[in-house]
Amino acid sequence: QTLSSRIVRIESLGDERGQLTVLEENKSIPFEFKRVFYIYGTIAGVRRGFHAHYKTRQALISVTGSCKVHLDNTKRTEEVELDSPNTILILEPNDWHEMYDFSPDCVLLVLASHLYDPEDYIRDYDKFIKIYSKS
Ligand code: T46
Repeated sequence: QTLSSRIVRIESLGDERGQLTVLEENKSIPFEFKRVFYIYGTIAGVRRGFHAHYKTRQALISVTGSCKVHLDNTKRTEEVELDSPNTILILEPNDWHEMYDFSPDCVLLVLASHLYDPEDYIRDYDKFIKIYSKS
């Protein structure tokens, strides 16, 4: 079974002045986003995330630098690298995720479908397996 999260590559609108990349809801981003946050200044060797969600869909873009994401849908795992402002990880709620190998200059931009709600996080791996292993 393949993961529901996936990498999409979008076009850069470059010209002689430089580059521009656009993200639009229900177009390059397949959902409406209510929240934007960014992760930066990550200390070398740090791994973060360690959760899945119930409903929040997210799009992760490393606008500068790079990082990797470990994905787990209870049946298989996958490692993806975000190393370009034109590479987007569409992260579905049912995939457990851990972000790692951040370059010192990494700015990881995240668009989220819902406002922040700590109740939407599944932080216990065994609970994650129980909830999602049947789907
Ligand atoms: C995810 C990955 C990709 C808020 O108060 N509001 C927010 O919108 C967010 C995202 C976080 N916070 C607080 C909660 C914690 O006290 O900021 C602190 C750090 O958040 P957290 O430990 O959840 O960060 P990560 O890197 O583990 O996970 C984040 C997102 O929370 C999560 O949804 O999927 O990035």
